Amino acid sequence: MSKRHLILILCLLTVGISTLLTWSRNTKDEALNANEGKVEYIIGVSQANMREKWRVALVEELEKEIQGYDNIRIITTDATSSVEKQKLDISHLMGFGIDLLIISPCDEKEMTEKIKEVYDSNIPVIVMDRAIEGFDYTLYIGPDNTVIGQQAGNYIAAMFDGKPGKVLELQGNNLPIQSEERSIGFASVMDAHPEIERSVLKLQNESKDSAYDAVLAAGEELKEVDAIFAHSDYIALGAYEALKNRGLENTIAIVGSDGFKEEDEGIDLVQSGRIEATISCPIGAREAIEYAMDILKNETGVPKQVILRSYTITQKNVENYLDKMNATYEDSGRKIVVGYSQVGQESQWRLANTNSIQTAADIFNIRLLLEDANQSQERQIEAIRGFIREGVDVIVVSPVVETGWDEVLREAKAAGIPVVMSDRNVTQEDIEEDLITTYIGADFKEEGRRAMRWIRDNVEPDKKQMKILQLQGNKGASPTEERQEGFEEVLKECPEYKIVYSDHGNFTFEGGQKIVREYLNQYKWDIDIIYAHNDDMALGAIEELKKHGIKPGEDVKIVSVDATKAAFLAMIEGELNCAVECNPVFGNQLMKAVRDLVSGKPMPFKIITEEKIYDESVAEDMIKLREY
Ligand code: GYE
Repeated sequence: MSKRHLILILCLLTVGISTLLTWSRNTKDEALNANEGKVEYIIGVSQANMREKWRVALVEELEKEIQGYDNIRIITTDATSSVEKQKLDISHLMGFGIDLLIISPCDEKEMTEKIKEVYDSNIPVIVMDRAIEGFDYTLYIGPDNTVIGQQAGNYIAAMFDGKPGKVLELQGNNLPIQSEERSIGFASVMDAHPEIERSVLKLQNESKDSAYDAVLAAGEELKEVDAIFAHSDYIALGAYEALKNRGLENTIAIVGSDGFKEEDEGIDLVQSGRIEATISCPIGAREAIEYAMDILKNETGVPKQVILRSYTITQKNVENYLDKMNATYEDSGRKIVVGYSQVGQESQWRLANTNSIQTAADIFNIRLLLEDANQSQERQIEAIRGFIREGVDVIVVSPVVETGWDEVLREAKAAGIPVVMSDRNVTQEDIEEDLITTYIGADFKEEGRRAMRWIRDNVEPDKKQMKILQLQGNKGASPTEERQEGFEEVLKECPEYKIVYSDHGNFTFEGGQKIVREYLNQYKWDIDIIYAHNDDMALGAIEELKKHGIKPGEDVKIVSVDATKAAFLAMIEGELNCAVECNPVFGNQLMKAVRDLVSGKPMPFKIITEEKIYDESVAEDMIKLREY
């Protein structure tokens, strides 16, 4: 019998045995009845393999988490790294009648279609660890591997402290997406430090041995190397042992990533002084089960993505890190006090957002000190200082613009008051300085992409170049910058369209009116499409166009962001053509995050809200379902 046949038979045997082991019960009813009827929900867990440490840890932690819930059971399948088997496993789980699927995909691209099939069959899907393409899933929970690379870069740059040096980056190959993103993040920091020379060594795979062999063979060039960034702690261990073999273990600092706790894993390597630091790659099992319960109970405002926070674990802070991760969470029982600095009342979206936050504070029995800044950063900064003096438990800010917050955020940090960014965000530098605890809001770039994709797919060019007028939000506000960036990312592939005029309307009705009026004062109307960063500016533009006998929605196509009820009414009137959703109703998720924060739970890096896109064709049906 040929080797190939033998391998095929072994694979089939593995598939058969693992499938049999998994299907100990034939029907969902038997599984439910086997638990004295307490079980309400069956959650299927499709794991790519049970070989990689991270994946084994995910299943173990999921099983540990559900011990706290007597109304759910999980059924786990092991795809043994085979895409075909993972598809089969999912079909079996669907046939079993699971209520929700948690999946860590073998391959993001190959599994996208199968996951969409489950999602379209109205079985909620939580994708973990590796984000699939598109948005055909309920919730994604995982780390940001680019940030992991940035954190490693920042640690090494701080170690060099401006002095010249050389760093060797050891890249694994098995996990192309993660490794590629970690490298992109690491390179982005190294590029900002020209004094540090970076060289990259691609390994055969993620194993310790491949790192050992590669570093051992590195020979003379190792002599100039001052630090190594290893894309996993296995690679870090292999590098350490090779350096030790060459007597260089005390001259070259190693930074790893993943941060598991077992012997010879990241934490152990840091505690034993074998590596300088490791960047944790969080698992998210607790978040997965908590959100699974929200989804199964049809809670509103469940986010679309939860990006988990990675920690830089060093020989200095490793014990604190472990205390934080092992801390038991107890609800303080006392009334939490939140200071909220809100942008203002500039738009329908803002009013809905404020209302959602106030309502949620009542539901969660949280005392909310809400300050409205009327779009003034100075007033927001004053409000934050007032919250610090008040000694609130948590400060929440919707920053009118991205920059200018570092000083007051440092004051809050010094006062030991965590700060959550809501709706809008601050600069990358403030985030990297750990001045904020978490961000909850939308993916503004994706909103911009969706707006231009809709134009590309629905506004047929009837001339050489279609002229776009852009109504921008506040200059320097994250939604303004990112909605434009996302829009232009798609626009650059569509040469038949061009933005010929942009101006800032500050998200207000009057702002939209003013821009159209000023354009008409300067030029004869020749605009084919208006792209408005929010509905209020779009509605102001519509008002002004009509005054000049120009038919909005017909003579000029209009695409807006927010998707408030007013936008749906304008679409029903045929005056607006498309509304990209930006969901303001996330008060419950915000207050849940605040409660978790105060109870000591590690917070996600980002919580991204769920949003869709609507056009005239669905406006009539959808308006009655709109929450805001
Ligand atoms: O689009 C607009 C509001 O920050 C996402 O601000 C929010 C934006 C929203 O005024 O209507």
